[in-house]
Order: sequence, then structure tokens, then C-alpha cells
Amino acid sequence: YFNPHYAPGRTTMVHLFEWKWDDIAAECERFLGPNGFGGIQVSPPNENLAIWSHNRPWWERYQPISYRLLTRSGNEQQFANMVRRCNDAGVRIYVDAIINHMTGTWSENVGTGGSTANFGEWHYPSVPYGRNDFNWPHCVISGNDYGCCPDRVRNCELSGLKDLNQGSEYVRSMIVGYMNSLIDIGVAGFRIDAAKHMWPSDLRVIYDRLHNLNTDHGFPSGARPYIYQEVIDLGGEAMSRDEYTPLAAVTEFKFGMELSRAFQGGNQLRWLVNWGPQWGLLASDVSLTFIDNHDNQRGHGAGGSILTYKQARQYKAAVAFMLAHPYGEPQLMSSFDFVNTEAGPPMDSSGNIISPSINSDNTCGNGWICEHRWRQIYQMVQFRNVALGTGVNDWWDNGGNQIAFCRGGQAFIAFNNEYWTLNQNLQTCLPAGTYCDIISGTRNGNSCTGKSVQVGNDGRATIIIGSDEYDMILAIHRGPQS
Ligand code: LM2
Ligand code: CA
Repeated sequence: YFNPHYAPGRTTMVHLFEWKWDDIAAECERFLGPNGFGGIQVSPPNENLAIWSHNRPWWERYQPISYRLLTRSGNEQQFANMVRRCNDAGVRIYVDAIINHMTGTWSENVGTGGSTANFGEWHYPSVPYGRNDFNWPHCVISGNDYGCCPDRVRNCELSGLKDLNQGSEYVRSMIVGYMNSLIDIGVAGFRIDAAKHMWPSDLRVIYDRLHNLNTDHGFPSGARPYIYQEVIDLGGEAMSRDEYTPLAAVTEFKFGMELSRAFQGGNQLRWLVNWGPQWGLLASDVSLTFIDNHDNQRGHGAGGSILTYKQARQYKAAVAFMLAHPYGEPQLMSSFDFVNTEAGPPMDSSGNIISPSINSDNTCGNGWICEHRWRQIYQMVQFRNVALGTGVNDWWDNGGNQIAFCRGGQAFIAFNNEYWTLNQNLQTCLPAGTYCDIISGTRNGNSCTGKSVQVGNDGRATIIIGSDEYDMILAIHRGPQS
């Protein structure tokens, strides 16, 4: 459950939040595949409650009403078509699995596929679930419970969402059936939503009943799904991430918090010299890493002052550090623009999601941010692929907020988060030659569209990053773009 099973030479997944299946299939073929991306986390594919009373918020997708594959992102046939086309393009699909709970407590009760529910009776006929399938007696999690009472955090309702009993054989079989149908379609793994709210022992039973990945989609025989469990553990609670790491990977929320703090000036970059478990982070091989996710970019979930696309210069630097450093299994966020933190994706008056448009400079329009299409970000995915299998060496810092390091003899990166110019002769660990900085541009035949770097026979080069430059980063590597 710890191996994402990316195609050879690939790394890095992107969360295409609220994208439609047809658009994702096209994105795999026209952009993600050619640019070396390893995978995509898709929004929950199963039917959810349509919440018109809140103008179709993004969070309606965290309110399942059945396991039918029918949402605003598309239907089952579109989902299967996407999985096939993405796998063919070398890009894996990971599903956000909402198995802790079902929708509840709304005056509306019609799902995105027309299923209905009777909340008062705990009745979900399209699964079907009934009262016996939920934890009893009914209770609701309060803030205090996190400090004292794992049984309440796991057996009571998370924000009033009807809490399934994963200890029940019947419930397990419905959940496993749903997840196995996705594996058979060709997905490579799952995000386990609200894992902290389920018993590790129940999750283990569920994971062990999952099928091997589908060999018709290019997975090796005997491959287990990649599983990363959403556990928000910032310390101080009665539940711990260590209960979950023996089962499968875990989301590392401290990762984005600490890097956001550092690149906002709250901590000097030089301290990143020992980035990893020495910072209190999970072991690298169990750690799913990210700067922002769909919750904390809008103050939901763990919250905190997390960098997002809205602070673009610092955000790109934090993302570049994530991708340049070998620690963890990185996930990029790809957002739609928002001011209202409840608002759903761009939609028409019937509630249909409006597709992103693609501008001539590769960026997106129609209200979509597409951080994964920002040059500084997707070219760092290529950097990570080129550096795959190497460690950090030749760390340099100025004792403050200028840092640089090599990845074996494959790649080199420098950051300047000071108010003055970085101008240093540094060891790049690369063979002699002229390299194109992949942050300010790319290679175009024999020239660079941005800055270029002359590496001498001793591997050293003069590195310059002005404090007023558009980006605070310079990166070069041995791949074709640099
Ligand atoms: C998650 N991880 O554990 C998701 O990452 C997160 O986005 C989900 O919450 C949550 N767990 C449940 O799957 C989001 C959102 C909540 C929202 C829920 C359910 O952050 O605000 O709660 O989805 O849609 C909403 C209302 C809340 C209401 C609840 C139940 O905001 O006021 O509570 O629905 O109807 C009465
Ligand atoms: Ca629960």
C-alpha cells in the first residue's frame, strides 16, 4: 500500500479538484503525460447529495448518497474512459474514497444521480444502507473529543454526517465492493478521507480485501493499491498518525505548514538543511506531502496560514522546494479560483461544471487556476523525475534565507528569499556546459528563453538571483528542458 506504482521515470501526482472526467482524460494526453506527471487525485467519483440550498458548494462531494459513479464530474462510462486514456498516457488515477460516512441532516435529499435518502430513518436505498449499518447510539463529535476520546472521534458523527460502522461485515462488504470496482476499472489507489475517524483495525480488514491492481492497465502482477490515509495529526490529540502508518501511507500536514512558514519569512531557509524526520515529519516512505490541499487552502480542516496560489511568488518557491527535495511522495494542488470559501467550481445556471479553457501560454481560463500548468511548477516535476533516486548533496546557505543544493550529479537548485541579491560561485555537481534555468524559461534549441548558467569543468557556476526577480528560484538539470 506504500508504492504509488507510477510508470517508470515518473513522480508526482496532482489533485485536479472538481475536474470533469472528460477534461482529465484530455489533460492526460495533451499535458500531464508529455510533461512527466505520475498521477492524479480525482474528486470523489461516487454519487453525492446535490446541495442547491448552498448553491452547489465544493463540499457537497464529501456527502455520499450512494456508490454509483455518477457526479458532476461525469458518469461511469466517462470515468472508465478517463482511467484508460490516462493509464495509456502513463498517468495513474487515485480516488478520494469517502467511506467514513454518508450524507445527513439536510432538507434536500436528491443525489447527483437521482438517488434519494431518508435521513430520519438512516435509509440509503441505492447502496442499500439502513439504521443497523451506522454507529449507535447516535452522537456528534465535539472539539473536546479529540483530546480525550478516540471512541467518540471514531464512532460519533463528523459534522453531522451519518457515521458508518466499519466493524460491520455488511458495511465492509459494501465499501470493499465499491473500491474493488474502481480497482477493476484501472485506478492505482485511494485517498482515505477522514481516516482518523475510523478504527485502524477496521481499515486493515478493508485494505486486505482489495484486489490487486489491474494488469490490463499496465500494472505489474501482484501490485497492491497505493493508499494514503487522511490523518491530520499536528500533535496533542488522543489519536496518532502512528496508529495508521503500519497500514499504509499518511498525509503529512506538518510538511506544508512548516514550508509555508519558512517561505513566508517565519523561519530561515538555512534550517531546511535537515528537512525530514528531524523536523518531526513522518518517515519519508510513508509520507504523502503537499503544500496546500482542498481543505486548508480555504481554512477548512487543519487550517493555519498555508501558502496557496494567492501568494504566488512564495507559493511557487515552497512547491519548488517540495519537488526539489527527495523527502516524501509529493502531491500538487490544482485549484479553481475562489473568494467565497464555500463556493463550488465554475458552473452554469443548471449546475453543470464549466470546463477549464486553455490559453495560448498554456495557462487556464474560465475560473480555473491550474497551478500544475505554471511553468515554474511543471518544469519542477521534470526536475524531480531527472533527480529520481538521488539524495541531497553540496548544501550551501548564507546563514539566512539563501540556500542551494545538488541532487546527485543530476540537478541543482538555489533559492533567494532575502531582500538582497544572491551572487555566488556554487558547486552545481553538473558536467561542464551551458544550462537553461527552468524557472525563468526553458531550452529552445541552442538557446535559453530565460536565464542561462555556465558550469565549468570543476562543476562550479556563478549563480545570480536578484531579490526583485519575478521568482526567487533558479534550477538546472541534465534533462532536455534545461
Ligand atoms: C474530510 N477529511 O477528513 C474532507 O477532506 C473534508 O473536506 C470534509 O469536510 C470532511 N472530511 C468530511 O468528508 C467538508 C467540509 C465541511 C462539510 C463536509 C460535508 O469541510 O464543511 O460539512 O465536507 O459536506 C458541511 C457543512 C457543515 C454540516 C455538514 C453536514 O459545512 O456545516 O454540518 O456539511 O451536513 C452540520
Ligand atoms: Ca467514524
